[in-house]
Amino acid sequence: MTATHSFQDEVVYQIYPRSFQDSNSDGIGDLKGIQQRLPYLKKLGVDVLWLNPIYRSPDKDNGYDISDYEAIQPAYGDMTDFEALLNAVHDNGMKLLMDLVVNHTSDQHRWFQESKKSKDNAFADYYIWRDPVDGHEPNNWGSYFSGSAWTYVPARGQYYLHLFAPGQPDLNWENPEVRQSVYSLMKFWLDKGANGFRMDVINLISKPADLPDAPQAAGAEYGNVESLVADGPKLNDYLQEMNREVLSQYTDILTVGEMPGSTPEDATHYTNLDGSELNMVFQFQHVNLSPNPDARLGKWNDQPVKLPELKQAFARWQVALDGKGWNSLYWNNHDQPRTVSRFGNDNPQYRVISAKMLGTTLHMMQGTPYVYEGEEIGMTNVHYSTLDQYEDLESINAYQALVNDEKAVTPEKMLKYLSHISRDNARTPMQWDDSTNAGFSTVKPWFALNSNYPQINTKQALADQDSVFYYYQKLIALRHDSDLIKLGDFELLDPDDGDVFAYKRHYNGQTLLVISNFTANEVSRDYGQEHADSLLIGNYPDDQARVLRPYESKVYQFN
Ligand code: TEU
Ligand code: CA
Repeated sequence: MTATHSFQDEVVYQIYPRSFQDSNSDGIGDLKGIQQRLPYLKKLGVDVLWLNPIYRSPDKDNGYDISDYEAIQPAYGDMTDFEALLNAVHDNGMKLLMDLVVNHTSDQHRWFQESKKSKDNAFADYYIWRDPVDGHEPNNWGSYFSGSAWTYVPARGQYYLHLFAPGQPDLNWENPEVRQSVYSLMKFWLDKGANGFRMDVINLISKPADLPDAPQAAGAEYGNVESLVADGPKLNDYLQEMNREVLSQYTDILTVGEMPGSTPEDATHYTNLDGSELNMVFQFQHVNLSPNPDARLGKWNDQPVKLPELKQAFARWQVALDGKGWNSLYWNNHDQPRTVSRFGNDNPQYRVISAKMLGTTLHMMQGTPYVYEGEEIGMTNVHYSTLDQYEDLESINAYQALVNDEKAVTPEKMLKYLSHISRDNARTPMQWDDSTNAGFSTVKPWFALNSNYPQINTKQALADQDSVFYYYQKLIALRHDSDLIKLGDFELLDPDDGDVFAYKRHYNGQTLLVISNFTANEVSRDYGQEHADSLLIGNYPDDQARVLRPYESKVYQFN
């Protein structure tokens, strides 16, 4: 299989616009700020920029509640700024992905403002409305952001569905007018020259017809909806129609489907190499490991992930999609804690070496790697200690529901879980230098900086040849030049080894051997590395063959 699609050569850099670079001293990142930083991104060597939503939004979920899909959020700039940024991205030989959020809109969108007025207006069926059952919500569905997934509107005498916040009503994809409205807004951005979309929870858009009750954990107030709504009955039809009506009419468009709860088998239907649906899947198995034993608490846990489980999570997707579909490869994004704190070791003694180990482990796999802003300099979790430090509704709502309402966990434990796993860890402003506000802004940023920015910032990284930045630069360059890395198959070695993650890639008679020590202990392993033809990259200055020092990672090639 040769690299028949450009996305098989590319590396994506994810920008969380509000936290990337402020250019007009209002404490909020913006489009002009991104444009100012393009030379930095060019130096890193990334090919595609994915911007989290930049559309007009009341910001109840930091832009994932869109009130106008064809207008720029004023805090980020205007359409002129967008067009200038897009041109500058293209002039730098890069591509720009928009974030398509069409499972739901904002409740401030004009469609919803109309829909909620009555049962017979032009937008009445744009959303999912149901009559009360025995005076209550139509079923037991819980929202991803705590509470019920239903909210009652007296003007209609009905409830509307919102898998996320009440300010994020789910669109009714059964309605062909909804689908046509979505295809129209997609064309609006593609006609402007955007190079594709990351599609937010796109595998949740097809709900089961009769909206049955969801599995409900003992003691939980609501059911967990994901197993019912992920990869729903008409998802394939909708994605194939979207492809026919929009995507196939443009050339070299990159599409990535964010698919919580999806399986490798399903993903090969939605992401395939024949271009009939989406190009790649963004799945969650490796970041949803070690859920809390108390099912009511779900992701809220502070237990370290067991390495064999992490290895199996990656291997399952690598093997299942090889030759059939395409993976996104990521450790971090705006919904996940900082990987060096979660899977590596953010102790100053090990932060850099373990960040390089994690980067090596991920970037040598088959798929498109995603680098999340700050990951390339080893930014860490904040280690929050009090509830008032959080700004993300998911974290704040979860504390209220689990500690105060359901009394499922003590405040102390929940604060530890939040500190370990909250999305806020990833949303602190980018750390550019050691000046006031880290060079992100000349005024107090919208959200508190991580206090370690004087030690961890791009200025320091660019001045240090041994920084994570230059190591990521090498990883990205290696991928660009190697079909073995891009297209090789995947063979996990020693699945049960709890300290070392080792795997092989094979392509055209060549073999790549990737070995990563996930611990702070020195161990010894023999995978035949002494017979390799070359050491492609390693995070220690020398190579001691079978010896693996703390967080040591190295990549050998056998020609
Ligand atoms: O997130 C999808 C999703 O499944 C989230 O519930 C995410 O997994 C969770 O917050 C982490 O456990 C997407 C966006 O990436 C996220 O920022 C939005 O809040 C969400 O959809 C709703 O649009
Ligand atoms: Ca600004």
